[in-house]
This record gives sequence, C-alpha cells and structure tokens, in this order.
Amino acid sequence: MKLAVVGATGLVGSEILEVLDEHNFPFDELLLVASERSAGKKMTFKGKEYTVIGLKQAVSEKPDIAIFSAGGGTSLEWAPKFAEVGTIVIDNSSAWRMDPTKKLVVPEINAKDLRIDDRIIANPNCSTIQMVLALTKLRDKYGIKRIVVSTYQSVTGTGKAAVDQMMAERAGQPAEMVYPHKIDMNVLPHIDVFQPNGYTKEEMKMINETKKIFNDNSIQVTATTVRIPTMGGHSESVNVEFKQDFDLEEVKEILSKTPGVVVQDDPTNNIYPMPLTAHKRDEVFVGRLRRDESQPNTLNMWIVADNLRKGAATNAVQIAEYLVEHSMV
Ligand code: 2RA
Repeated sequence: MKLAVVGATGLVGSEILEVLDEHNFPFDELLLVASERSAGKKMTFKGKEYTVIGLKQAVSEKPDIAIFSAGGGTSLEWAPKFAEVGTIVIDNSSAWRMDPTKKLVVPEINAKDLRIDDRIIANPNCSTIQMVLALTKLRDKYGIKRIVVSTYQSVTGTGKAAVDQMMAERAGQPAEMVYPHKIDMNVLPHIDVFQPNGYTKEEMKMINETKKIFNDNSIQVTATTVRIPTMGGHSESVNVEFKQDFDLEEVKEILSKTPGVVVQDDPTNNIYPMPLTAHKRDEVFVGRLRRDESQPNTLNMWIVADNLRKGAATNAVQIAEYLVEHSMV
C-alpha cells in the first residue's frame, strides 16, 4: 500500500499525518507531497525523515491512495491525473463535492455506497460533517423536515494565516489581514464569498451537502455561518424539525449510540460541548438537548467538533481505512 498525502505541509496536512499516526494506519510507503515551492523540504513522520516531493513526481509513483488537502484549484487539476494512473483520491476541497458523479462521504453514514471504481471521493465541508453525523440516527428514527443552523467557526477553518492574524491582533502587533475586519474581539457573519442570493458559499455548502449526503432533496435547510475568534473547533446551534414527534430521553439514547458521537449534556454540572474540550478529538460532541417549545416535533441541539479532525483529517483517514478494510485498494 502506497499512500500519498497531498498538501502535507499545510494545517490540514499536518493534522492528517497526526491522525494517520494515532490510528496506526497501515501502509508500506508514504509520499509527502506539496507544491513545487515546498518540494525538497524535510519532514519527519513516526521518527523517519521524508523529503517532500512535487505533484508530478507523486503521480509518476502511482500511489494506491492520495489524501488531498491542497485547495480546489490543485484538486481540479491534479486529482484526475492521479485517478488516471489508478490512485483513489480522497479530496478535502470543495472541487468535487457537488459533482453528481462523485460520492460525498461521511463514513458512518454512507461509506457503504462506495464502489471499487470510485476514483475521486469527496470529503464534505467541516461544518456539514459534524451536523449530519449528529443528526443521522435521529433522521433514521424520526425523519427530518427542516434544519435551521447557525455556526460559530474556528479561525483554523481559514488556515494558518488566519490564526496568525488573530494572534497578532491579540498581542497588539501589526497583523496581515486575512479577513476584511479584525477577528480578535469580534464576530464576522461572513465565511467564504457572498452569493447572488445573499447567502455565503459556506452557508450554501451546508445546505447542498446535507441534502446530498442524506440523499434527500426534500430536507429544508437554512444556515448562517459565523467566524468567531476561537481555535479548537466549530460550534453549531441546530434547530431541527422532525416529521414525527420524539421523546427527549430516547433522543439522548439514540445519540449516545451513534458511532462517532459523544453526548455531553449535563447542564446542572455545566457540562456541554466546547471547542476547548473537543480540540484534538476525533468525535462529534452534542449537548444542550431540549425541546423547542415554540413548535411541535422540534429539537434544539449544540454540536461541537474539531474542524481539522472530524471536519477534515479524521473523516478523510476514516474513508481510507474503509477502503483498506473492504479490500478496495
Ligand atoms: C471554514 N469550512 O471553516 C471552512 C473550512 N473548510 O472556513
């Protein structure tokens, strides 16, 4: 098994390496790949030194799996070149997510739809992954009519330069502006670019990807995505209207049995999910479970996950693990 990590020098790339290490992912050979600019750089993984290689060389090495986290443009250009030489690409960018010929996979929900000839597999957006994973078993039981979600997203979702902006502002130093405004001591109701309908691209990703992953265009979704000056994870306030009524204790029971989900819901002891406690964890944390008393069949929930983990690296590595476990590579 030859594994390539494309975008190995980035924030998500280094998280992928950490998760591969923690999960003891089985491979015989590892290729660390980045832009020509970073080629030649030395990196260490599991005590062994690697030289970063460029994309062209990586294609010629014909890896079995390539986990991409190198941005949409790189993915659009290079994923097909890897696929052509027989590599299965697991792509973290938004390039292929809504392509009807590509699967958009959260392993706990729809890895079973993967087929041996799927050459480019899309990893959903971080804010979508944590929401759909928390909802999937509730959807199986009660059916979903409508979701209203508001997010509180970590600056790590933008990348290292955004973390640097926030930290420089916090230290009172001149900051390279990644966002159109200060981010420290501020809240930006603006993630990714505004669309003609007034929503941002991030909001439309949550709407469209949820329908694709659940394979159900009848689910109504509306989203407001917000950047907050935090690290460690994305938080979401989710109001979900089910088709059928539910029992709150049963909801907690279902969530506690959902693979990959951890219930943290003990308000009397101030226990609820937070980015600080979700940081570096692979699971999705759910709490503040309560009935929406303004409308029938409706539940309020608070969902937190490390966006670089389950929202990106962990989900991608889990897809690769599924391929290996099911002898698809
Ligand atoms: C963000 N969803 O947090 C993006 C990262 N993919 O900005």
